[in-house]
Amino acid sequence: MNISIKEKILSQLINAKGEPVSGQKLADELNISRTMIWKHLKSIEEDGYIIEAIKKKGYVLKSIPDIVTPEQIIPNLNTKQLGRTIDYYTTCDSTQIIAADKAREGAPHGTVVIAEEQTDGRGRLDRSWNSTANKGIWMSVIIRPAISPQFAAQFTLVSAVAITQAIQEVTNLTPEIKWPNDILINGKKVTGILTELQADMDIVHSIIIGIGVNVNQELSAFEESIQKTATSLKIENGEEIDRSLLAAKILYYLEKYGDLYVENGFKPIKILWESHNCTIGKRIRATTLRETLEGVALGITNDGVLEIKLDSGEIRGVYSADIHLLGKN
Ligand code: BT5
Repeated sequence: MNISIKEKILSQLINAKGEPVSGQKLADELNISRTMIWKHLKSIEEDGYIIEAIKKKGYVLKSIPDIVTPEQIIPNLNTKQLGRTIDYYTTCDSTQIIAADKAREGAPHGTVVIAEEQTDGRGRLDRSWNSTANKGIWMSVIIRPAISPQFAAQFTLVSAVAITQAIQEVTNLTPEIKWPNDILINGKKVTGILTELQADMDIVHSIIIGIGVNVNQELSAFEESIQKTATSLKIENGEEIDRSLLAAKILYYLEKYGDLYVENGFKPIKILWESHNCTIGKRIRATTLRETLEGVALGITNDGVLEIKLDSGEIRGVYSADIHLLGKN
C-alpha cells in the first residue's frame, strides 16, 4: 500500500475528529520538517479542506469538501487490495472506458477509477447512464480473480450484495436487488452495475465492475425520461450522504464478498443475495436479446441464472435480461 505523506497527514486530521493534531508530532512521526508539514497542509487546503491552526495545540480539521478523491476515500478504507490505487477524475467520458484501457495495460487487482462526473456514462447494451457532477459514485473497479470466464457474470450478483450491504450500513435504508444488476429503494433504481470482462477462452484477465450509485441528487437532476423510475439516497432518506465514506464501504464489502466467492463458490453469496432480492416470487416480464418471457421468477440457480416458470408450466433459465416486475405471484 502506497500512501503519500499528504494522505497520511490528512488521515491523522480526519481521525482526530475535531481535536487538534500537533504539527511537531506530525513532523516527528513522518520524519519531515515543520516547513514541509506546513506545505502539505496548504496543499490539503487547496483541495477544499478547511484547517484551523490553534496556537500551541496544532491543526484542527474544520470542514471536509464533498469530493471523492483518494485522499478522502483512503482514510475510510478498510481493505487489503481494493481501492489501494485510485485514479481520480473531476470529469471523464466513462470510468468504464478508462478502466478497460488500464486493465489492458496491466493495472493491478483492485485498481479503482472514479470520477465526479461522466459525460458519457454507460449502461448495458450501450445505453446511457445519467452521471450528474458531484452527486453520485461513478466508479469502475478492476479485479483479477482466479476464475474461469463462464463465472464472471456472477460478479454482478456479488457486487449487488456488496453495494446493498454498504448502503444499508451508511444510511439505514433498505435497498433491494432486482436481478441481475439493479438496486432499488421503494421500487426505484438507485444503483446500476455493469460488469465487463477481458478474457481468453479459459482464463479471466480482468473483470471491470462499473458501479453507479445515485447519492445526493434531487429528482430534477435526472433526465426527464427516468424521473419516474430513478431515485437517490438523499431523496429516500432526506439527508446528504458522505460519498467517499460510501465508496470506501462498497469497496470493503466488494473485497469481502469477492474473496468469499472465489474461496467458497456462489453458495454463500446466493444466500445473501436471496435475503436482499425483490425479484423472486414475483410475476415478471423478462426481455432478453432474443425474446420476451412472462411468468413467475422461481429463484436463481447455483450459477446465478434466473429461473422463470412460464404460464405453460415450462421452466426457463435466463442468463441476462431486463426485468419488469409485474407484481406478486
Ligand atoms: C446499468 O445499465 O444499470 C449499469 C449502469 C452502470 C453505470 C456505471 S457508472 C460507473 C461506470 N462507468 C460507466 O460508464 N458505467 C458504469 P442498465 O441496466 O442497462 O440500465 C440503464 C438504464 O437505466 C437506462 O437506459 C435508463 O433507463 C436508466 N438510467 C440511466 N441513468 C440512470 C441513473 N442515474 N439512475 C437510475 N436509472 C438510470
